[in-house]
Amino acid sequence: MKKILVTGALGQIGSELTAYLRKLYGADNVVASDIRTLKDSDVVENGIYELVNVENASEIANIVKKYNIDTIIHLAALLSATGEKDPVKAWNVNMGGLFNVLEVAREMNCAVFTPSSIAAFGPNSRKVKTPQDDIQRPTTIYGVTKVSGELLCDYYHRRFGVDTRGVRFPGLISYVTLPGGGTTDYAVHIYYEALKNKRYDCYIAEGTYMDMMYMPDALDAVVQLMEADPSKLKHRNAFNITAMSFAPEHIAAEIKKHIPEFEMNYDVDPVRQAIAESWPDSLDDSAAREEWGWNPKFDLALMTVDMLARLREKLNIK
Ligand code: NAD
Ligand code: AKB
Repeated sequence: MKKILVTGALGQIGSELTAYLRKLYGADNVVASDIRTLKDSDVVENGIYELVNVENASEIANIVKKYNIDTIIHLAALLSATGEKDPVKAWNVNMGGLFNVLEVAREMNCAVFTPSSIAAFGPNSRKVKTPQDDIQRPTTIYGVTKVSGELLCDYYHRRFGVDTRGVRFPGLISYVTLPGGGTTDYAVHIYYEALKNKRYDCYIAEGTYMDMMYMPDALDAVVQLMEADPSKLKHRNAFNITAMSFAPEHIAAEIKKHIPEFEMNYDVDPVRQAIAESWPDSLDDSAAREEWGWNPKFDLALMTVDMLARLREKLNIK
């Protein structure tokens, strides 16, 4: 990666990935973009920033040409819960946007990173340690766009030689930018509420396992995969990766070790609960470990210590 364009750069991942890439590759070599702008945002203020709607191919092409981009990190998308509220928009942004990015990449010789998700699996997939290659029949529009996106990226690689790579991210947990409307968001909100109010009403039911990951590991995954030797990659779109698998009661118990007064109750949302139940309990990420050395650093205990410390500072809570 030499000249990188990030789409959807103001989102949960983009806001941290942009800063990380600027540090690694130089601020002049990373162009952040989103459909909107944001006052006082580090992404907008501390480097190159452009407005790009990924539904418009010529907007992407103009920026790729203007900055001589060789790699597109394509993050613009609607997540699972937001997607269920507006499936047409989810299809148009997630699939229309990806198709435009791939076409520009084909014409202008760019590599492309596109995140898929645990949402690319469904109720027919194996539930525990879901293998890299398994049945994928998701039941959400988000999941449908993720499987279709994986197939489209593989097609562009096979048919046109575009260097497409991706991972199936689990729920990502971070303290910089709030998540954008997913099913796993509870695992971020719980830390904020534990610090602010010492209680949390969880919309996911007890005993519902999902894969999760702390953001620093997710950022490393993007860079490691994009810098990996292509001759070692048997898979491309997209690699299972995970760092931990837990249910709400486990994260609550971990927080209680640091905030003994913390109490969690359940107020289950049937829509997000049904989505969570359709996803794997845990992924088998051995292909990523073997093919490009995936090895996450944070487990639930380490992540909780860091999240609470960082959020105390951010929220100015003693
Ligand atoms: P997010 O919702 O936080 O951010 C998405 C960004 O895309 C937003 O800033 C939004 O303004 C922008 N956007 C929306 N429509 C756009 C358009 N038409 N043109 C340009 N920008 C547009 O999402 P995120 O959590 O940062 O996710 C990024 C990617 O990672 C997505 O593909 C998502 O499916 C995937 N992913 C995320 C997670 C997670 O837990 N965050 C897990 C698995 C996969
Ligand atoms: C969501 O919950 O929609 C995302 C994801 C796992 O893809 N966090």
